[in-house]
Amino acid sequence: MRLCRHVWVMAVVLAAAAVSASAADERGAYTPSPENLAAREWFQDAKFGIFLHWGLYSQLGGAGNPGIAEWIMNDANIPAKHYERLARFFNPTAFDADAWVRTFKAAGARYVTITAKHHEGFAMFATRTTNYNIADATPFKRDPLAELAEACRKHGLKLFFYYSQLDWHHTDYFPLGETGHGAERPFAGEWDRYIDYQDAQLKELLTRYGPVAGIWFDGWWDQKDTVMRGSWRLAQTYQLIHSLQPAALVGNNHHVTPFPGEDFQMFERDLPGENTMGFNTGAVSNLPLEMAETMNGSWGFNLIDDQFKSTRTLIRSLVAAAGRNSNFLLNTGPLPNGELQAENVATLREVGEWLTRNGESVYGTRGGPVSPRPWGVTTQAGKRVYVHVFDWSDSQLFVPLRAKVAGARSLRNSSPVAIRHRSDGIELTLPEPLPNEWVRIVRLDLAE
Ligand code: FHN
Repeated sequence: MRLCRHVWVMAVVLAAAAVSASAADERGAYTPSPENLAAREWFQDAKFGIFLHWGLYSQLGGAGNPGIAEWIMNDANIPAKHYERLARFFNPTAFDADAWVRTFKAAGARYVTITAKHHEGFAMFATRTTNYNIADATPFKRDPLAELAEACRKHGLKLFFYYSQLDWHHTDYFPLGETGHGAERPFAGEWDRYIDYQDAQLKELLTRYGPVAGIWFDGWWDQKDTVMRGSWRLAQTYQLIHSLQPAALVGNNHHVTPFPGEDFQMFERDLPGENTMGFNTGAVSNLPLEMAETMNGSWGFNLIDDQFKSTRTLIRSLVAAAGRNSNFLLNTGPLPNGELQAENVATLREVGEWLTRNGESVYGTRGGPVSPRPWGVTTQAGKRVYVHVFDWSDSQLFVPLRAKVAGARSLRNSSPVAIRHRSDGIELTLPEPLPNEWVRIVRLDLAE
């Protein structure tokens, strides 16, 4: 025990030296390329994506614990050598990338973000950097990311790869951060060798799967309050990504204000600027924004978590995000056999139906001229402003919009909406809400 502690202290001291040498990493200058700036515009226009958490953990389905799925290795303290056994029988033969993408497209999604590697450390793609990957270590032997990339190309959706910087399996992820201590890995490892491994995997992802819309990093926070905090070589890794694919957008779910080299900022289960989760403490930046949300309480598949959010709730979150100039990334955790959860497919169908009717108030818009209000939000595309009303029981609604409005119509059926200009804004006479109308939308055409 004493020896362990001594080794730990030595490791920390050595790591601290590394930190001071590399602390500047996260402050490096960055000028996005023209391709990257164009991709940011595309991203903001796209507004809606599907998030997929799929890995070895999917087979355990949270093992009877609601809210646990992709964290099961950590939460159940499963040693890495035992966890590896999950690969031996991971055989998702019902996986059909084309069917997945058709479902996502019908839902109105414009892009997909899938876990290439989650904290468990297992590569869900055919990497040459380790045998601990789906093509080499499982009876499945296929590369689902290659199949998904192909299907996305075919159906016109863009593909992002989620990549966990935190790794509970790799022995060079050392010193450990705040999690993964039950994995029983050797008490030694070379941090820089781990980062080389990570960068080699990223290089594969950016050279063998066609155009990649972006890399969605996660796990930085594992070393947030440790001496390894500044040792991720972020600037170098981001530069690698941008040199391989200049348009690829880099985002990092570190929950702090973005670092140079990042192209968008994400918020986990919170609207930008809110912090109900307790960890969304970073200031909202000027970068494109994205809110990620679960359909129940879990990211990966959970066997007993039936707390599915209603389509109404999810649509309102999507609209509330759009009104805050943010994309909405809606998660589903596929089953271990490769199918999508039926409950989620049903919800996605309804989301798609809503977006088919109301998409013009979301796609291609930016946060509107009136900041979010207790009654709802506004979005804007050119000379059109969309007033999204969630909860308002009076017929008159005052909107503090100081602009000349040429006309107002209900998006539901294009019927005119009465409008009165006041010195401090406009007053709308709202159409009566319809049963099951989740958002009442009024389209305002601004005068030239
Ligand atoms: O720990 C992960 C979690 O499993 C999941 O991937 C979410 C998605 O935003 N992010 C992390 C927590 O910040």
